[in-house]
Amino acid sequence: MEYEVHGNEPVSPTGQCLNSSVLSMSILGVLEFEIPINESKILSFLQDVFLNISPRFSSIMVDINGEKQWKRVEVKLRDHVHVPIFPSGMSPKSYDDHFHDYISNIILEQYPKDKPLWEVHIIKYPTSSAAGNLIFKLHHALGDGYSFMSALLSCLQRADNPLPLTLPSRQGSQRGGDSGSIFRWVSETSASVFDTLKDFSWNSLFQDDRTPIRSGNYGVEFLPMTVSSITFSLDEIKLIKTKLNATVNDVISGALFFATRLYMQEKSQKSSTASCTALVLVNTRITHGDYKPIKEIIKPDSEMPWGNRMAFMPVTMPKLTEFSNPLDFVFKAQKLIKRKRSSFAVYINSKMSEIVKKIRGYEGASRYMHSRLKNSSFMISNMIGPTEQMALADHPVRGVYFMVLGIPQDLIITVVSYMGKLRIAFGTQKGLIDPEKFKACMENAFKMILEATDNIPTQTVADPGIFQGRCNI
Ligand SMILES: *[C@@H]1O[C@H](CO)[C@@H](O)[C@H](O)[C@H]1NC(C)=O
Ligand SMILES: *[C@@H]1O[C@H](CO)[C@@H](O)[C@H](O)[C@H]1NC(C)=O
Ligand SMILES: *[C@@H]1O[C@H](CO)[C@@H](O)[C@H](O)[C@H]1NC(C)=O
Ligand SMILES: CC(=O)N[C@H]1CO[C@H](CO)[C@@H](O)[C@@H]1O
Repeated sequence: MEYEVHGNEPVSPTGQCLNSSVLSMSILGVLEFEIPINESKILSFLQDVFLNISPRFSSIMVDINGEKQWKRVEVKLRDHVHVPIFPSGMSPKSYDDHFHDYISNIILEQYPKDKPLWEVHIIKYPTSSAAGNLIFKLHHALGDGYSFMSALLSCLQRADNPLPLTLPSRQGSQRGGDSGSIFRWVSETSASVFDTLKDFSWNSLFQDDRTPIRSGNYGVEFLPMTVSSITFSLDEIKLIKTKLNATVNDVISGALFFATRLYMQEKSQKSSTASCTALVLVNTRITHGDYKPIKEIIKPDSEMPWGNRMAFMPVTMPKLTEFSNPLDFVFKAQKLIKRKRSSFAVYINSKMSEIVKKIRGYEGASRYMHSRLKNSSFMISNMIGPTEQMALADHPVRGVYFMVLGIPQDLIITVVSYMGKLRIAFGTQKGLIDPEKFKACMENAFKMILEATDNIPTQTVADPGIFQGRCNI
């Protein structure tokens, strides 16, 4: 039975672009529990807490005279919660395989047309990293990562005591508050027209080469994807950052660029000079990276509103041949990001979408966004998470990661910090990218950067063969 509450709410422009006939993006979030799952506790949490976070979780998108609106409907939990049955009595390693196959399957599944756009999957079997896993699949039109993370922080408790979680913020951290700037790519001040124009010209004229990480085919978002992840210690990253006088973000980006180039070179020597662009998803809210309590976010006049406030920032990935020292990747990332920071490219790109939308409607804006994503090689999306251990309905959370779905790219990278660790997840096209090899390249890239940091300040010019054959698993 459908019913109206206070009349319908219009779907935001970005929300409309994120769900059209050309683009339908979702976010997949995984919470790894320390203890076995008590299903009834999770169900009570979903009913009493989750559904109350935002009216969007109990609304469907309807088309009224060509404008999309959110219409309230009654939610039956059992339509949204899935509890798969795997064979019993298997080893955690076998359950890992079941779990990964299950994720690959739900990624490709469509939402039922007449139900709110979210699903929860309760995986009760112990995998090698958790006693149980909880998977959220949320349509991107409902909100962005910032909205969902704020919701998570506001409605979960600390695992060690009943206090609410501390909201991570730039101000909260020591040393001038750099940790928040992991995700602070853009500043609102000082624009450089030159940079902006430069970004634009290549952005609209060129597309990346076909490489071992980019097939360039149409419809890759409908092909099976594998989700895998690795964990790094935030302390080690901070060690590098301090020695290099860079930000955590510079170190992560540098390592990711380096790893991606190593992987490409291992797969095909000639791809080492290929042009490669990463699109970095950025939060366009006024205060980047800081979280506000959910009560403030859902207020109608909120400065940090619920919904989709994001844009893609293009970053050209450096080539292996440009450098002889792994640290140069970090320095280059730092330079690129600094340049971007002083330009309004991101701001203008989001405006650009608005303009396109006016000319060709939401479908046109969606097509533009789809084309931009498809022309580049991969996407990086990062989130800052809590430093304290959180618990959901008395289930302490050991680890957390997420993935962005529905992107027309063969490689999607996400980064989230939690409890002094950094979790990097890779969404890789099955059959095109070897996730184990990619992870090995990431580990090696990071190790080489860490080792090179030890040699500071005596930097030596390394042998040009240094980057060869470093991703053996
Ligand atoms: C699950 O939690 C409920 C309380 O919500 C409790 O009554 C029940 O005993 C728990 N089940 C197990 C197996 O621990
Ligand atoms: C993507 O690349 C194609 C081919 O080079 C180009 O025609 C198109 O305009 C590009 N799209 C965007 C949004 O840059
Ligand atoms: C570190 O970087 C900051 C900002 O780029 C700069 O102002 C400062 O002088 C640098 N410190 C050193 C020791 O290089
Ligand atoms: C989940 C989803 O894709 N929902 C809708 C998005 O928009 C298209 C076209 O406008 C609809 O057909 C879908 O039902």
